[in-house]
Amino acid sequence: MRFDVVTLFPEMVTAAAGYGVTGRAIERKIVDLSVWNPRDYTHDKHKTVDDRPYGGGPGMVMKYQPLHDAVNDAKQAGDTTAKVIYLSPQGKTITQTLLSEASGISQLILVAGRYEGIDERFVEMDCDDEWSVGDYVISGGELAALIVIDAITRLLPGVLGDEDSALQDSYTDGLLDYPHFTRPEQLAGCSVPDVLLSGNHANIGRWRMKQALGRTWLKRPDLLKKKKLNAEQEYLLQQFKNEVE
Ligand code: 9D3
Repeated sequence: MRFDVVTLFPEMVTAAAGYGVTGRAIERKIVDLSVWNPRDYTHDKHKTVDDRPYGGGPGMVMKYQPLHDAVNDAKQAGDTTAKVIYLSPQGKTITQTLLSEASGISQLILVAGRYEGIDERFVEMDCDDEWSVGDYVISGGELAALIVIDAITRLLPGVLGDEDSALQDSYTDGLLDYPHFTRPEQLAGCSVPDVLLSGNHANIGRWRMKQALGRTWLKRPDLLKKKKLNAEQEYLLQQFKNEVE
């Protein structure tokens, strides 16, 4: 899969994506990441990428032409049909489902805005969709683009090892994680649950499922309402609730 990020801060994107899971996916050529700076598509002496808003008001607006020309070059660097996504507070909030659908596309062009926003005609004419990372304010689209790249990369075949991929099975998705423990066995009088030291992997599996269900019930009841539980999960959740009483 190919990601192209149109950004005034290309090093911010390539640097952050160079770490960890995304960095390895790029090294292994499962992911191809290119960055395109609208400033490189200006033609005036001052390399102007922004201008004052029509109608007045505070802040500056990114100009249409440098963005359009940068996206065009990104499209030409790909070999099939690309989707152009504008990251903005006005977009649809990204979800695992949206990202999972997007992981089947061969090229995503992510446009990161700065200043107050970009010329609306770019959104209308050049973009296929508009995505937000949530209802809070960040200073530009780069961190949002990095979130999209990271979350999609994890879904691509061969990126995660077998152990991590197994965690994406249908029984645990839509639930919070179970609690994790490592050495030492005692920490300030606080011990590790006995079952995890028992070596009984059937019991450990049931305990973890019960904890995942119980924590989701306690902390994210909205998630639990959307989830279809099987008979064993209903039983484990009831056990958890009884123990909380
Ligand atoms: C406080 C400034 N706002 C004036 C009413 C408008 C505004 C302009 C530009 C708010 C944020 C930004 C920059 N944000 C993004 O580019 C952005 C974003 C976000 O702020 N929240 C959630 N998702 C995203 S994706 C891109």
